[in-house]
Amino acid sequence: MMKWKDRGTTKNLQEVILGRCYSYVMARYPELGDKDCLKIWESLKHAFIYKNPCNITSEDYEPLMELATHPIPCNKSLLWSKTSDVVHRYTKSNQNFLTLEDTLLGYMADRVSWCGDPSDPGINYESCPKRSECESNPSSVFWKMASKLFAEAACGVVQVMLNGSVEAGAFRSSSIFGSIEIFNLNPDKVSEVHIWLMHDIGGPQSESCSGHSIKRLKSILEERNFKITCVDNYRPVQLLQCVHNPDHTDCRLCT
Ligand code: C8R
Repeated sequence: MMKWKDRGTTKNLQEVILGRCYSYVMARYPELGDKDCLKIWESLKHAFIYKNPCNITSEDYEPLMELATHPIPCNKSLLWSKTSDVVHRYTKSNQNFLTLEDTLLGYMADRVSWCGDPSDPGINYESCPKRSECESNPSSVFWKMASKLFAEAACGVVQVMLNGSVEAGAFRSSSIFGSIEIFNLNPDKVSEVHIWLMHDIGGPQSESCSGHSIKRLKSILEERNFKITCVDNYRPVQLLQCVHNPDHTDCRLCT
């Protein structure tokens, strides 16, 4: 087995993926009833098993993406960068919005790790390559491809939740959001992009809607013919952050 720097394949990967697939398809969205979870698991397995984990391509995932894809209603897509905690708490409490993790593909793969190895049994449970070790690893290729398809599918108004406490800037062109998603939104289907710029409760407000990186994001999106708005600390999301920080001054009623 090759040795890498990231954690290895999640134990009981098959059961985790199958269990999540069934619970998504049967309990959460029974209207997707025709999804074949066994086939979906097989196609994920075949994308990486026995392969060198630095040589994964989007073609490897094509059958999986094909089998797991389903429609996403207009005006519901919510993109994010560096806000994964609060954004997912938000979509749990507000059924009007869907992140990639609220689709079947993202739901199955969230916080799970997987990679292969040419030697038996074809799966490496000890370690997997980090992005810094090789770009074309199973998880990076998966998230890039899933994010591209998710952005392409968006229509109507698209929401974006960014983190104004990140020192390097809320909008980073090296992120998946900044390098893949914004360039795969379709101007013929998407009319507006609404940015919610959240800062961590108790954290620094390194950037607001008038900040440099947001200006860059706006100009990229405007050039692509989208209408842009930006709101600092969108209240419905901030209230959710405050649930975890009820005594903080930012969370008092009269601030
Ligand atoms: N997206 C990308 N990466 C995702 C993801 C997801 O939905 N879900 C998980 N768990 N990950 P970041 P970003 C993992 O730097 O790069 C989509 C991957 O390992 O905070 O801008 C989603 O639609 C990935 O390397 O954000 C969202 O809009 C890190 O988490 C953007 O792309 C990415 O974390 C977010 O990608």
